[in-house]
Amino acid sequence: MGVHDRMSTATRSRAGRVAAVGAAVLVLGVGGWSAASAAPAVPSLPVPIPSLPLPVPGQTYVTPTDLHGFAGTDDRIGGAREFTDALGAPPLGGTDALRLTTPTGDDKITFFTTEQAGPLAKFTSSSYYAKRDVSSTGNPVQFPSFQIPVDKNGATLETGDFSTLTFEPVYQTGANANQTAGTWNRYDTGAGLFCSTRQIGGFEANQTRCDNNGLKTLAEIIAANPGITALSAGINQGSGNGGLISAVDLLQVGTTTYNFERTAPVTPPTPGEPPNCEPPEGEHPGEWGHDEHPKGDHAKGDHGKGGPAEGDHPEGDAPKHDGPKGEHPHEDQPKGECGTS
Ligand SMILES: [Ca+2]
Ligand SMILES: [Ca+2]
Repeated sequence: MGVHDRMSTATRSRAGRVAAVGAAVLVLGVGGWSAASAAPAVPSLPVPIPSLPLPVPGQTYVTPTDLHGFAGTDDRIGGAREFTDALGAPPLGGTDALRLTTPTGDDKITFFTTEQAGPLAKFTSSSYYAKRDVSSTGNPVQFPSFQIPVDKNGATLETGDFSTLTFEPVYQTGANANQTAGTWNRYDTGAGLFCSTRQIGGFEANQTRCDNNGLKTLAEIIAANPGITALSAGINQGSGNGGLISAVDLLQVGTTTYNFERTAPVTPPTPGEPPNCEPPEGEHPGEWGHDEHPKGDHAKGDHGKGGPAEGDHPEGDAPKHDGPKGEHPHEDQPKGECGTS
């Protein structure tokens, strides 16, 4: 091989490398680097932040520490209630729901809120989702029910005024009658049929159960009971629902939708803007104010000498802390959540 030949070989080799790089660039331009391509030295990119659930606009999150008036008002024996992801959640329902279990027919579990007390008319827009666990052993038609305790004529609750209006899927028509186990079923209670546990306007004396044709729309009940007022609203399972495991979520009344979650998602701060952790000048919200600090939160001597005695701060008087301005050693103020409420 002569000199010319060697140079030609080297030139061809360089040409081949250039072609290979060109092909690799082409691959990158079309669909990213192939495994066979040499990884280029690229500037480090921001590490993707793990996706966290974001708050759904308009939803009210009900958690074990923020119950929005919900409570078990008539729980009996072995009935149990738990915020859990065991049965998932309906569309836009986050990751969790409220699971209800009634192992025996005597068990009962409830979850009612007083936040929606008021004219029954608001319930003409209401709904909830329910899911029956496929491991349930009870009667297949049984589902958790939506209930509205009422005062039939409003104002003072007098003897004979009280009743409970109940929506049960098994007594409905159309989509409201869906009792498929293992799936989330949405029940449009506002358009559904309710029975009354007591004789109120429009219900005959023998129509105080759901299984004897005592079923009426909310509009019919409102028309027959001027002034009828909801005292609370919520979910009931049992008694008579032995072997039923279910979950409920997205209980909606009027403009409020309650999303049952173990923890409420948090809106991240806007990029480039530090979280607003400092209250406005001269204003200390009650939850940060001195009077709300649990006893023992401040060691004696933390406050300036000659300052007012404990609990004597006049309204609006900022408590004096030793730490830098804006740092309130309050254990309940979660980091990174300032300015999101
Ligand atoms: Ca949920
Ligand atoms: Ca009354």
